[in-house]
Amino acid sequence: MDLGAIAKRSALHAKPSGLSLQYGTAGFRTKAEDLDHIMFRMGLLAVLRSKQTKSTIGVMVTASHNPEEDNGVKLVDPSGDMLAPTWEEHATCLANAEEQDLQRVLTDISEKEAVDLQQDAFIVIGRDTRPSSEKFSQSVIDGVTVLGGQFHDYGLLTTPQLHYMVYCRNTSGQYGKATIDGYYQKLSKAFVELTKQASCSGDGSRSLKVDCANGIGALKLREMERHFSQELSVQLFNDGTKGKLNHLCGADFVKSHQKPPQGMEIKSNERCCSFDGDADRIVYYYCDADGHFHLIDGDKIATLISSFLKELLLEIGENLNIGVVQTAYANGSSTRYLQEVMKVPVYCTKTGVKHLHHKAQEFDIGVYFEANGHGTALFSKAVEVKIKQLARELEDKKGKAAKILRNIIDLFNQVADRRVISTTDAERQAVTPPGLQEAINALVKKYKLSRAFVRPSGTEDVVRVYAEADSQENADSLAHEVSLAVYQLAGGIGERPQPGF
Ligand code: G16
Repeated sequence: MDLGAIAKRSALHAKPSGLSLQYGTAGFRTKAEDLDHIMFRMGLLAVLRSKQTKSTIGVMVTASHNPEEDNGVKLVDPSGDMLAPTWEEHATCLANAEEQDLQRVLTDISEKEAVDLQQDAFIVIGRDTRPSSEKFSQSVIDGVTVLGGQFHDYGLLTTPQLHYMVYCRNTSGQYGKATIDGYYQKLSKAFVELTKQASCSGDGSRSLKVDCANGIGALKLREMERHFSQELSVQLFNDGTKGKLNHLCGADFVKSHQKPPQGMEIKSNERCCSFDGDADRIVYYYCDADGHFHLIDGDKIATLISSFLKELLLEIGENLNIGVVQTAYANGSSTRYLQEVMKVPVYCTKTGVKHLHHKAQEFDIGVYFEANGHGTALFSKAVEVKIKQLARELEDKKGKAAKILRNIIDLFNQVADRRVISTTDAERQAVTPPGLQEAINALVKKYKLSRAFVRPSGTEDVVRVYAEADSQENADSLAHEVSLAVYQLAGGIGERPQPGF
């Protein structure tokens, strides 16, 4: 390590003194003006991680669902999944080191993790459409190059695309080609094959209205559209030409307000969906003939996917172990339905894709979704090989089911002051401040079929309040009462309550 060069370059990305940030639910997130030093330092850390794992590491510059003024950064590990927890701790240490301590912290991490500094390093970088993102990519590159790392800057990418690129490079192209076109080809081929095997209700045409949250999803879906040929026609809304990123639109808005985004008119029974700012969440919705709004959020998506997979497995006669992973935000009825009707085991983890992903890997087929629309289905390597073999060997109905499963595998990209509140039991119980959990318990008892919990957000400076009850009115009222309890006992700032239903 050329410590002199690092110090010189770091001075160009100086840390505002006294600023302390944490690697949270999905990396670092805060106001863009406080992030330049973090970007540079994450470039440094990515090089160390790449040298240690002898693999390509990804760096994504995005603050996803947060407002346009925020930004953020997260690292992607060799298999396209989230950074390992011990490295999250290193990231926090490096981010908060004062200038004079930076070299010592880098040396400490290298020693603790036995990083061979002579090893080559390769980093791939992607960014969302925020005004601050381009400059921040350059700061990441500055960090990468000062430690002698090589890099490829993909420029504008969705978060799932960056995860895909990392995995492709680390499997020497076996998972797919590490190019934007490779991504479109792999996914659209599986989609087109799948739609040929499935019947279509209505007039036989497949069309979808897509709210792109004024983010990167619009650019990328426009590029991908031509690969769908005639199988799907998409109409884009909130494509970034007029509105602000994530403002009055996007998956988070639709989910928490339970209504369509601004700028999209919905006729009855039209299929619609919303992405978030970096296009790694999706929620679907439609209005029925009476004008009622129906949301198909992560809970419902998980239920539909796992039911469909179970049917297909039954058809081909394979008894594989399927599990569904949710968080405390999952609506209680969805959990009950999965367990009691579908007979699928359901597990609850802390909020954050990284926690759900980890748990889902324990099954032959692990389906995980957060209610907010983050999720996927994971197939173990053995299951993938088996299904691909059955798709070649089986005929008739069984063969058709196996081929559908094979295409599903290819379609899913398989690759997560408020701190006075601390929680346990997958974030469903508050441990501190004292008295808060007791207060919540007492409030919950006042309503039928009710549940409530609070937790500090890992991406925004707010406390999240969740409540569900037998009616919308009661859920709103419970959420309000719990927010007041938080305010009184934690002195916290509650965000807009997210009533259950
Ligand atoms: C990120 C994480 C998600 C998490 C969400 C909210 O989403 O990837 O797993 O559900 O933040 O987290 P919190 O409640 O801690 O603020 P995104 O879409 O912003 O990357």
